[in-house]
Amino acid sequence: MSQGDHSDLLARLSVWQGDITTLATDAIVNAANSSLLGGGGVDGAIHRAAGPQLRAFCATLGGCPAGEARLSPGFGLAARHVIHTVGPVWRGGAHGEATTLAACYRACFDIAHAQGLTTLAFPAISCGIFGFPFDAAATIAVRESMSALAARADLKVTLVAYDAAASQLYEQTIARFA
Ligand code: AR6
Repeated sequence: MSQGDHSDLLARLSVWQGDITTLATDAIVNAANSSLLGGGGVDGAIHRAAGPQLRAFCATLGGCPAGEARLSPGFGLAARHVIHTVGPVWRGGAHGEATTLAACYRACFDIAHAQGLTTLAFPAISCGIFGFPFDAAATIAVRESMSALAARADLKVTLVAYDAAASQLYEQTIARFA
């Protein structure tokens, strides 16, 4: 890949700090659990902001295994769609957690591609209740985003950091890929 191509990818990858439920992207990604029926963390925030229609829709999906993703409308959200993915629970790192987390990002990008969704925002999947170490997860998030951006010239990706420390770590991780 030439230098010019690489800087184009970086121009389409951004870090934004705040509440993902406020973003008016084509889709926001939800860090769900395998029931898809809601929970705490970002999942709870997305369901509250979307309203009860989201849970009713998700109840028709029949759940989702870790490493896969499912699409729903955004209902009351500013985003048009939600891509629900189920990250791995961190169990020390020797149980395929990194592979499963990478599969989550790829599954979300595959759905976005199939549906023609071009602006996507991701929370730090698995980095809260599921306990995945943030620095390792950030490397996976940036690596998978860069390869999706390389595959699609119309794609734009926002990595959403909930606090300043996460934002700084994402920026540092992106700088390592630059
Ligand atoms: N906007 C952006 N990021 C957020 C928000 C928000 N509104 N709220 C939290 N985060 P978590 P997980 C960050 O725990 O680890 C649920 O109960 C948070 O700081 O939401 O994948 C599900 O139902 C962290 O960096 O998701 C599952 O059972 C990141 O989002 C389980 O939690 C992910 O934290 C999934 O756990």
